[in-house]
Amino acid sequence: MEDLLARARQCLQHAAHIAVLSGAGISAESGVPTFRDAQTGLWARFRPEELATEDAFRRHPERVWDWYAERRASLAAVQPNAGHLALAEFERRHPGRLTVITQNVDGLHQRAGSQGVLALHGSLAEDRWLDPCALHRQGACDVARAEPGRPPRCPQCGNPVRPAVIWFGEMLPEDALRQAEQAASRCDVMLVVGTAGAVYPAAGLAHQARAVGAQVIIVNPHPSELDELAHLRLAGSAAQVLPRLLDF
Ligand code: BV8
Repeated sequence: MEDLLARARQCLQHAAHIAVLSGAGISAESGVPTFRDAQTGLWARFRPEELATEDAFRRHPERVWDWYAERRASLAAVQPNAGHLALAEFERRHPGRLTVITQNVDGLHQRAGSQGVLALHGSLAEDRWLDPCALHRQGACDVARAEPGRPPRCPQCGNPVRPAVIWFGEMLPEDALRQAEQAASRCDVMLVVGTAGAVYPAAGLAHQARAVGAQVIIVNPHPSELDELAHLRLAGSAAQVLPRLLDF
């Protein structure tokens, strides 16, 4: 690992632009279950894709709402870990050199101090209306004033509140995806941290970086679907590896 770390650090030292693509694994050492693990306990019965969809929410609003409420509650107790902090501190030492693109909805990169985080899949901390509100222009009726419930609903038209995350089958936020594609196509190194690389179009950013000649470095204790793209694979955890990789 030492030799790989040294080679990876050398790659980064020569990189003018670094793009980071992070997934649930970077938050694992903060105590946030990774997306698949999130199925332990109460949720062992459902595949994530059966919960994180609009259809699942319409069919089983309480079950899906409760799943997100439980994930939100667990977030209240967690902190960014050494991996998130190493990225934020690197940005402070090297302004404008590193762009964080994350699939995570936990807000931990932002809380660690990373600026300009491209959150491809939205935020677990925010809500929005499920449908254009019948009695109000979208956005004119504040979800904070919704009637409490599982899910909360508009007191006037019954429109349910939903978490402001991107569900499977939903388009990603245009601006964030465009900026992420720009970062992937101009980077000299893409650092892929803590993702199984199974969800698109996010995982496609690693292919894009490779296609433009960037060095691809993976940090993950286990194999991932992006491994064949990697020039270097550091088989370790984010909180262990990133502080040693970015300490320049
Ligand atoms: C889209 C927010 C256009 C919600 C998430 C059929 C119909 C429709 C779409 C599709 C289809 N077939 C394929 C698709 C595309 C689909 C997709 O990719 N599906 C997959 C399942 C095949 N994508 C979409 O639907 C996207 N939208 O394509 O729109 C469209 C529209 C209509 C029709 C066609 C196309 C939207 C995808 C966004 C879904 N929302 N999150 C929520 O959080 O509830 S995805 C969610 O799952 C996460 O955000 C993340 O992206 C993903 C989980 O992946 P990972 O982050 O990698 O986490 P995972 O647990 O899997 O792995 C953890 C990794 O960490 C592991 O490798 C592990 O080894 C590692 N690890 C563990 N510990 C550590 C560690 N690493 C480092 N350190 C450690 N300590």
